[in-house]
Amino acid sequence: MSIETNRSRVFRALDSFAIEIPSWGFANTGTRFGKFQQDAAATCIEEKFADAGEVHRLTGATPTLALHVLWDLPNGLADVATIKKLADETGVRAGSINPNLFQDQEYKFGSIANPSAEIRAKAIVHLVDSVEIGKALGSAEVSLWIADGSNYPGSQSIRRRIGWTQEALKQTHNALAPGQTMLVEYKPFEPAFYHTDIADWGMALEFARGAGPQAKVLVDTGHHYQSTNIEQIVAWLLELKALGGFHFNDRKYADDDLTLGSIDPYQIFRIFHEIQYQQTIQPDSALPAFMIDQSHNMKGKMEAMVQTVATAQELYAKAALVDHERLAALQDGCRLVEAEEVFRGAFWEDVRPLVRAWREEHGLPGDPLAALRASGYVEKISGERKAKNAAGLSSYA
Ligand code: RM4
Ligand code: MN
Ligand code: MN
Repeated sequence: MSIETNRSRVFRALDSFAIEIPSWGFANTGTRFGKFQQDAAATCIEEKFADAGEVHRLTGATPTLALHVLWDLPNGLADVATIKKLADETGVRAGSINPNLFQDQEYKFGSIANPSAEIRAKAIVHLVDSVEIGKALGSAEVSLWIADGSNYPGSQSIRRRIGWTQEALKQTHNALAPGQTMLVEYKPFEPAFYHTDIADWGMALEFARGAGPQAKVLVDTGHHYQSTNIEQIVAWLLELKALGGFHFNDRKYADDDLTLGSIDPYQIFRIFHEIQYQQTIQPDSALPAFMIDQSHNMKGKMEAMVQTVATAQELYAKAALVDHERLAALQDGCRLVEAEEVFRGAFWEDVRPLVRAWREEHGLPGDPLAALRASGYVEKISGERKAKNAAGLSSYA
């Protein structure tokens, strides 16, 4: 592969690579044992947008901000005007709308799969409200993570809860406008530790299919058991045209929400490879909605976000170096080691100079982390927000 070819491969990949950042990634978060306060953490939606705007200014790759309805639009549709204004001011659009069905007291025994018809109805109202918020903001995805499940065998009916979940997802799908996509996220455990109603990609896919054509599956790196072959799940969902979104993070043990690529960058490379292979065999297929879903409890919020975006770009660029035609020929010939070396070789290329060149060509700082440091932004917001952050840690985000 010539350096020129590498350059155009990387540039083409990065041109279409946009990654959404989550509003909650800028707020104080913690563990189930406590929340940690940072002077620079965002304390309100205005500050979350300001931070997102800064990340986008530095990286040019994060045009949208995911919003959590309960945390960011506590008054529902009434808050849409504020969000629109902030989007205009910061140049960052509202991204996926994330309903919150896991925090209210009523949801102790579940939301859309709660045995109480009244509570299920309340949860559906929130889902439909979230769809309406998405319409009002012109946002493309409504992203559902349903925390429902149970802690003890026999304490809940797995079977009846399937029907309740499906019904709620159908009703939510019915409310969608033509341009909206409903993403169904799965997770095997936590907060429930015996069974979770949407525990894996099979269940998510079945629910999405049952809900309707605008429902797709959302894969989150941290939502699998140890050693699950996530890229194979991604390949299957791509084959079935059912991969709607991807939440990026890394983990050592469970849903650790650590920085992307900090533990296993090769896994992210393998996932990106499947996604780019899809682009090669079907160039008109839409990319899944990429989002960072991390919780920066110890690292500075801004630094962690910029570091993550840069890492995502580097790994995406590496995956772009795989020569699919050559790889297919070697695979067909069962030339195992050569095939593996084409694949692995791309991973080991140092693409950082090319990613830097791409940034510079777009008028962006070549090293966004260094640019963040030099800008003094974190010091500035630390000064402005210190007192507010010290005053209290009210909600999770
Ligand atoms: C969940 C899941 C969701 C995210 C929440 C905060 O584990 O990953 O996508 O919205 O955490
Ligand atoms: Mn997630
Ligand atoms: Mn998660």
